[in-house]
Amino acid sequence: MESYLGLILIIVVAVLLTAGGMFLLFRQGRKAAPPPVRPPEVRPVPEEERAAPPSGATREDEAVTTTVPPPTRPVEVPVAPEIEVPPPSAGRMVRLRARLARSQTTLGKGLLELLSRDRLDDDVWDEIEETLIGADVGVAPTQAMVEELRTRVKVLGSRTPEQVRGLLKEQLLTQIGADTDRTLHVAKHGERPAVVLVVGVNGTGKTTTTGKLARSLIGDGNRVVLGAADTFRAAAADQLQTWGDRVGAEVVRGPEGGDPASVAFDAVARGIDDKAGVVIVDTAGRLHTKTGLMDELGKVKRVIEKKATVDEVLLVLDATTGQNGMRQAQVFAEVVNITGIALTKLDGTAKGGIVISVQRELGVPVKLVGLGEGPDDLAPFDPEVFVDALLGD
Ligand SMILES: Nc1nc2c(ncn2[C@@H]2O[C@H](COP(=O)(O)OP(=O)(O)OP(=O)(O)O)[C@@H](O)[C@H]2O)c(=O)[nH]1
Ligand SMILES: [Mg+2]
Repeated sequence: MESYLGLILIIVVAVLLTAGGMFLLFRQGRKAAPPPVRPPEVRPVPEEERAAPPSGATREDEAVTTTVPPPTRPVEVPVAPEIEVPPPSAGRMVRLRARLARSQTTLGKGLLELLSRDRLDDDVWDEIEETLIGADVGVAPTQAMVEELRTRVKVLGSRTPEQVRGLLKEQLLTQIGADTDRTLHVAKHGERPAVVLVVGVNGTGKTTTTGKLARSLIGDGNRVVLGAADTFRAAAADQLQTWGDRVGAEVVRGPEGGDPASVAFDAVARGIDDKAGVVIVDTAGRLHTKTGLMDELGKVKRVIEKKATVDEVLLVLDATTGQNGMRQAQVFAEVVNITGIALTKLDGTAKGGIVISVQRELGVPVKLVGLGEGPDDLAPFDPEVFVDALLGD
């Protein structure tokens, strides 16, 4: 009997223990239950990623893998800008003729129409004179042209359109100087590079012209070093650096606010060390009223001359500023001995006559013309192509 009771007690205890254990287990199981399943968060995909998904990953992949850290963006490795080989400068103006024709034909067409009239009375001659002056030809050259045209027309009597065109072309070429030497002096002196100093009023296009010229010289097979002697603004040296990187020319620069003459000196020294063909020194655009700054330009030139010969001093002139720009340019001519003019923005004016007046006022030939903002929009000036563009075909 006692053993019965003992057995029952053991069974009761065992049942209780099992039930308690199961109860505890059940409670723990509830605690450990996973949180209700939420839909995965979908990260908004930026526009640029939508356009170009990372290779191998689809958009579905992205949605599923959101709990993992977002994919790291590819590290941007700086890539050196590709250096393009420009076309040679020869014949460049012919290729850019359309630019000229677009802006200049009103002058040419107007003159051709006036000169073709049957009766050329004083009123018509006055109109011809006004047209020429209005196109920035300048008073003295205009008078010379009109006088010559009057005599020729009298001799001719009745005129065919071809004859009128021929007459006008001849007169324009005479005024521009068809036979003027417009060679850009960029030949090396033995081992030494040629040096080109680029000067002019601010905003005329000095830095752009420096870059374009470097590109064209490199295209012709030269090694070019650029001197960023515009130290007044850090952005100026950066602008030149961008050109240098683009065309494959080394750029020598100094600290912002540093001595422009010392940068010019260093650039020439580098050119000599590197056996470069040409060193082009870009300078700051400065107002002629700041005498101190103008003196500084003289100093830049003198300092370069301690190391090399300055072969060209190019005055950059904005064709759209007309007579006003010319007056400012004259002051540069007094400080440095200008050897040539780079006439920029000729694509943006109908007053092509400035070619004539600027040469006359400054006594130096236009050697280069800027016909746009692109890297190949600089051409050696060709009077014949210019006049043909003026008069149309
Ligand atoms: N349409 C046209 N724009 C030109 C030409 N040459 C230069 N430019 C533009 O003129 C502006 C001024 O050019 P820059 O080369 O910075 O002039 P800059 O003389 O160096 O100016 P500063 O350094 O401020 O004195 C730029 O926007 C050029 O792209 C040209 O032949 N045609
Ligand atoms: Mg500049």
